[in-house]
Amino acid sequence: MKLYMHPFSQHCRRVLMLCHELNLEVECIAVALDRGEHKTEDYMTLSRTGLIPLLVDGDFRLAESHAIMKYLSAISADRAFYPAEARRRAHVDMWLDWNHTRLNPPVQTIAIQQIMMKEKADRSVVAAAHDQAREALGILDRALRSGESIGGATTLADFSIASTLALYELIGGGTLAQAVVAAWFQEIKRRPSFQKTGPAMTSQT
Ligand SMILES: N[C@@H](CCC(=O)N[C@@H](CS)C(=O)NCC(=O)O)C(=O)O
Repeated sequence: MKLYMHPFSQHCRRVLMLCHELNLEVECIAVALDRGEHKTEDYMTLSRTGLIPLLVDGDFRLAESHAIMKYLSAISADRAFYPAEARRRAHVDMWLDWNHTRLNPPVQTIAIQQIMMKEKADRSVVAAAHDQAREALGILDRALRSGESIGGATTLADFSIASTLALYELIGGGTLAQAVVAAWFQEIKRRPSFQKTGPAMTSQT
């Protein structure tokens, strides 16, 4: 299998974390986003969405990080991270959707403003995105405090949310003010799958 990716991408990191956790071998192919490689005719033909990550498994191509994670879980014998039982699975899906719609968007906005726009970054956009991210983290904190962990045991939802938080930290989100989220994040950071992925990626599965 091949994964078209970029080492700074949180969407790619969550897929790579799962590959490590499941012991799945995947060949990483870096896509030079800064040179617009993802908008070339060749890549657009391959990916359809023009985004990374893109998984290629034989003649099967799949974009969207969460769809890829669900596919990898489905083809793996190990179902621990995406439980088959309806309610547990629905719960994982809920937190995946929540990350896609509530936490990840403001973090991505801050990243684009700071990394791509640099001195042209719009401070009011960045400030508003920080407010939204903090509000989302408050929601996550309450959920974790209630004793209802975000996916039951460690699941795809943990990898997805942790990958977003890793980017948030990298772009100066600062120390997480939400104690329970911070403790949960520390636990995830201890996993080899977290340590072997991300911007400082030293090995590719
Ligand atoms: N919802 C998609 C988002 C993927 C995404 O936004 N990827 C970014 C890199 S982190 C990208 O390809 N950006 C290029 C662009 O927007 O032109 C997923 O979960 O895979």
